[in-house]
Amino acid sequence: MAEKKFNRYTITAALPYANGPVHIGHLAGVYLPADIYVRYLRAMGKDVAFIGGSDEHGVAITLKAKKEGKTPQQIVDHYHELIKKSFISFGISFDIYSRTSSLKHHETASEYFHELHKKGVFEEIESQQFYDEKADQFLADRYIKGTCPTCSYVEAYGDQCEYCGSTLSPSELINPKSMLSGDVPIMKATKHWYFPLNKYENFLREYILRDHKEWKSNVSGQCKSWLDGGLRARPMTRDLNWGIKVPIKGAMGKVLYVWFDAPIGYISATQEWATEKGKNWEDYWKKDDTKLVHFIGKDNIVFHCIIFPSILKAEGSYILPDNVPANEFLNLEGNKISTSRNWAVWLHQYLTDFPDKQDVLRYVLTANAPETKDNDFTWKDFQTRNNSELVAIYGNFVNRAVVLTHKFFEGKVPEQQELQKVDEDALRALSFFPDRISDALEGFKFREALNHLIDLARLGNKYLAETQPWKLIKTDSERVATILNISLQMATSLGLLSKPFLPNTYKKLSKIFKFEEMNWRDAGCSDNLKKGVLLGPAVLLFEKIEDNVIEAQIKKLMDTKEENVAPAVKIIPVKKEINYDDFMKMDLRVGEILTAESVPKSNKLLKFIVDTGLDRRTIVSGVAKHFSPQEMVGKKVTVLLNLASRKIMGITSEGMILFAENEDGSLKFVAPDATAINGAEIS
Ligand code: B3M
Ligand code: ZN
Repeated sequence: MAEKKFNRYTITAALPYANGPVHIGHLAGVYLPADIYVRYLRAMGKDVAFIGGSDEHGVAITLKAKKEGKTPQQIVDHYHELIKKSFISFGISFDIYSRTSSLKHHETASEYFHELHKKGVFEEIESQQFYDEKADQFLADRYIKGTCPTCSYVEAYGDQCEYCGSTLSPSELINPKSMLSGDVPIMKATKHWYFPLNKYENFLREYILRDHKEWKSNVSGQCKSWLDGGLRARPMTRDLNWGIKVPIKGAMGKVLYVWFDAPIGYISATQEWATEKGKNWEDYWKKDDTKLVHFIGKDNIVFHCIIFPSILKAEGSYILPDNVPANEFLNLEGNKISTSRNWAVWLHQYLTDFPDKQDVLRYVLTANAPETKDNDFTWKDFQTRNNSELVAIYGNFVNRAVVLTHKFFEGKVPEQQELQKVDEDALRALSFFPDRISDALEGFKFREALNHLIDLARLGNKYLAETQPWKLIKTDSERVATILNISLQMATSLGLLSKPFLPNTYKKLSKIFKFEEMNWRDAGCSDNLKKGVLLGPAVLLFEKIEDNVIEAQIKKLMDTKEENVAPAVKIIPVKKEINYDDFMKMDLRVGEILTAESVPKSNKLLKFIVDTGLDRRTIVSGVAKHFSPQEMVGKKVTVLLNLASRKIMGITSEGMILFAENEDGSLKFVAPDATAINGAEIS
């Protein structure tokens, strides 16, 4: 297919739930790539609408309100402001940041639903749902807790076990309980309006698998497995008292499903923005030459690639998402980021701890973005990237070029004289950068794009190291003029091309080099900076981050970890019941390891002589990967004495030493108190 030409761009970033502040995972996964893309498009002179807002409906909000003893409205008012402020501080350059509790959105979503209803799109289906009699309310899946059938975790939610990650339905929970009253819920019939997703399978296969082969493989892969798994009709209404009222007869006490209204939030926010700016919103949603791109995290793929496009298709007059470059997840210091366990770096806190260092975080999160797989954020990596890339490469290059010009030419851009090969090579290399970065950005490869950018600074450093103008100044000032002119051209290009990634740094450089808005492609030219221009003073672009600063951040996280003693062992389902006699059949005793040695030709086995109080016997055990023989000697242990003897690698083993296995697979002694006497019975 010939590449399509687009005259307009509608770029959306997932609407975060307004039930908590935003953290680095949000920024890395969604908002930074979206912002970089948008800033790039604007630099290319494109017509862009960058749409965002808070998602203020759904159970995520009502649960938080209940937990804090507040109304849902109070919760969303608070977090909407906090989130919006964080985004502004990090330079996420939305054209509008709206919210789904707005009147405009209620009207738009309501009309949309009504329209589909009129067209006969929905199927009305009655089904049995969990109901809390005491609270007189139907229960959303998240309002039911019980024991996970997979891992026996007792606090699993009706839709998901947060411990083992299984997706559940409330009817699968063992001992389900309502979170409203604590009672066991009953089943009660209720009617809902279902969207027949199953009817859209062919459309979706063509749209995704045939027409959009360019989508990221993590996205199309997930879509394909949804499609292959078979699509079912999904209810688009809920029994809940917070949300957008279902605008039809017979739907009292029901609201639109949050995943029905939230993506329509993109449309209503566009309408709001268009009205403010005197534009026509329909251009951005209904014209074929508009490119619609949704930036989201991987947990939102099904909603944006399967459900929302089908809902748009059902209405009929909208364009479809042209791409959905979803990212994977960012972890933090080896653990999943978790709002409820406070395992996160919150953006508003980062700003307090690192004022004016937004670009550093933008840089690190982009360099390490979870584009194709989950990635880990560590404070050490943050420090390294700051110190050895931003300071040592980027800042160092710009600083040298500017400082030398001030020193040798009173800050005025000197004139290029005759070029040598090294200069021509440098300028030729420079000319490729705008296209190279463009290509990466247009393919949603943000890490690669940023790599190219830092390579440009590397090129500058290499050029200075090769030409060494500071040595030539006494003998050949014309040559120095040429070298510095070229260095300054490179630094200017670096500044211009930094605009999408590092907006604050871009601003600082624009003051030094006095550049104006400029077409992206011109950033590869060798004469952007005219001779004689008086440079602004050199300013500190990036500064070294010391170890103690990083250690303080790590300590903060470790303190959180202690506060939240997360379940340390995997909860293994309880084994089948036994009676007392079964238990009494085991002869468990206190023992002591007298000698320990490895078993020849085995890297798993250790051979022990154990004092059981009754005798000294040989026990062979598969623990060589966990302990050295030396550390075992003298240990008090729990021994099962009456286990039938077995021959293991030619050695007769008489009994078993007991160990506990931690979640990470490491073994620990089940050690009796040191004062327990060998041979004492354990019961
Ligand atoms: N609020 C889910 C989330 O924050 C949801 C995204 C809505 S995008 C229309 O992960
Ligand atoms: Zn589980």
